[in-house]
Amino acid sequence: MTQKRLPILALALFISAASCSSGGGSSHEPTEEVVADAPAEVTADLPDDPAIDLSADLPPDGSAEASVDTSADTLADGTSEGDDDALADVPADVPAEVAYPDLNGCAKATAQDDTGQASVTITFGVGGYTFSPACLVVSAGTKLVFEGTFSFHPLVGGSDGVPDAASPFEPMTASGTSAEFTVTEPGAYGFYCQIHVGLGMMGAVYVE
Ligand SMILES: [Cu+2]
Repeated sequence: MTQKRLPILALALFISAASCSSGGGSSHEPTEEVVADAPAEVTADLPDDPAIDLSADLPPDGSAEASVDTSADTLADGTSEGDDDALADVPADVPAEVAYPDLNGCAKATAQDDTGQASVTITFGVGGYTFSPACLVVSAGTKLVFEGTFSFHPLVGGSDGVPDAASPFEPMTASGTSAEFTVTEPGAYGFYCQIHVGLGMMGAVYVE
């Protein structure tokens, strides 16, 4: 009961103080009337109003402790687990987090090794519906030059006939006879001919 009355007293004091300060500039009579009326109404309404009790209890008990606990737990769990995994994986796998999946009939292990070259040319549509080489490994920053007739063999970045908007070979090249791409981000990047992908006209470049 004393805990509930304290905020009420504080409220009453606050209201009376506010009315005193606001009405203090004028005469004495209005100030005394306001002070006499306000406490009576406030004390009559407050005990029956549950909103007052809730708002008084929540800030110290609920919101403050809850916010501190959850943020502390999340940070502790997330950072520790993430660091453990990263530390465990990096020494084991030299290429770190880069994935080199099989793509478009290519595998990195059997792809042509063109690492260390400043520029590599991929010829397409000569003697069949093929890229040559179709599967290759290059170093990051190597310039890839596609040479052929793009209007006959539109070049698309993606795998298995599905374009990948994030591919360095996108958007599609459908005109001209030469196009250059420089991939600086290690990874696996598939490409294919939009028209003849069903005939196996596709390939992949693995960038180290
Ligand atoms: Cu084609």
